[in-house]
Amino acid sequence: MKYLELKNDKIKSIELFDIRIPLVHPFTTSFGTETVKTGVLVRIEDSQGYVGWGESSVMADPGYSPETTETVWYILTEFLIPLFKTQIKMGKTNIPEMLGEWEKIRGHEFAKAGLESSLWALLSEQLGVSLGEIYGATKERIPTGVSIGIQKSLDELISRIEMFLSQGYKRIKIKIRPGWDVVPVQKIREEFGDILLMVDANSAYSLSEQHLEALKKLDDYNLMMIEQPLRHDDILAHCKLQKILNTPICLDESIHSVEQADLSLEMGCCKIINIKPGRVGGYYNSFLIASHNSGKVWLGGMLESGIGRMHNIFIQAREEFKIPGDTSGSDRYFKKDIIEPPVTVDETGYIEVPRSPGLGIEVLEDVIKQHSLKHEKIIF
Ligand code: OSB
Ligand code: MG
Repeated sequence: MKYLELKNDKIKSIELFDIRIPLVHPFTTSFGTETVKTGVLVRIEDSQGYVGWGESSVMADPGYSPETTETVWYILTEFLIPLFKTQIKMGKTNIPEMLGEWEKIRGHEFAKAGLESSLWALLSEQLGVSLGEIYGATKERIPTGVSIGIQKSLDELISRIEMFLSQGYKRIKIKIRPGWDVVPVQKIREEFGDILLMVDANSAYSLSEQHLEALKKLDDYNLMMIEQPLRHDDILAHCKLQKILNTPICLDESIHSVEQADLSLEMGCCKIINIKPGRVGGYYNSFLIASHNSGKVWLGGMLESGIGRMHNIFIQAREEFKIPGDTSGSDRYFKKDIIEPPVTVDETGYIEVPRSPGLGIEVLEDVIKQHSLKHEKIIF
């Protein structure tokens, strides 16, 4: 990344929005069912009126990550924004340097990603360049896929996959859990042949004999990867499992830092990392993980609103991202997104990367306000 310094460090205000947007279809994983998209949006404005939007795409309960919308709000208002305010008062402009000092606040990666992403967006507006230019995007369009939750029946699963394939999505990920794994995968192979297929267990398995038997059977279906089969913080167990399976293991929940990503790949605990900027503390850390591990990373999703979705599109337009990600079109999640135009996937499974300045879209502030549970403005 070549632009690292805010051009104007006179910050006027930061606004936070706790958003709740109904999903068009419930999303069921091994840890629960989501019917509403949650998260905290960050709007930063400088003295010249330039505005940067960021998103912390965190869930309302700690089923996926220890963080929640409430902890993100608390850490932002009580610790991160006050620390950032002192950095601004001291005249700091270098974003990675500021991020380094945020390490005084341990963990809370989703909270950090919310504020951090607003700074990159602000910088792109101040410089009048695309956020893609800030993030080092080189691709004009990105290949992408869709993550399909656990369904009530096999028939429903098959018809959902049929629908997404007909819309152009080329890579299908299905959520699995014990009892919903080998049979759905076998059925998908029967129905759709050799499509790009992968599974995500969200930590629902252990190394017990029964679970191992199911995981070993999955090895026969030429899956692109098995995402986070085992306990959220048990990297060693994944090392043991990767030695048994031919299918690449991809880590999601286990990875919260650049160091954990590098370690897991280097030690052979996985072959692929799902980079979620929220989970690793932001887009700069996502860039570092990608640049250390080119070709072994892809960009995951947290049901982002249009704002986080645009950030995600720009970062995965970097060349290190060679595997299609979980960034689907806006209509896969929402009746109306909070950006205009919404994100669309073409009939060949690609999303165009905008080139106009900033996020490349218009942010619909009144739609955001309609969907906000809480709103707070912090004056600098
Ligand atoms: O495990 O990748 C996951 C969504 C919420 C929480 C965890 C996960 C997911 C997804 C959806 O798989 C990806 C998306 O479409 O945004
Ligand atoms: Mg996952």
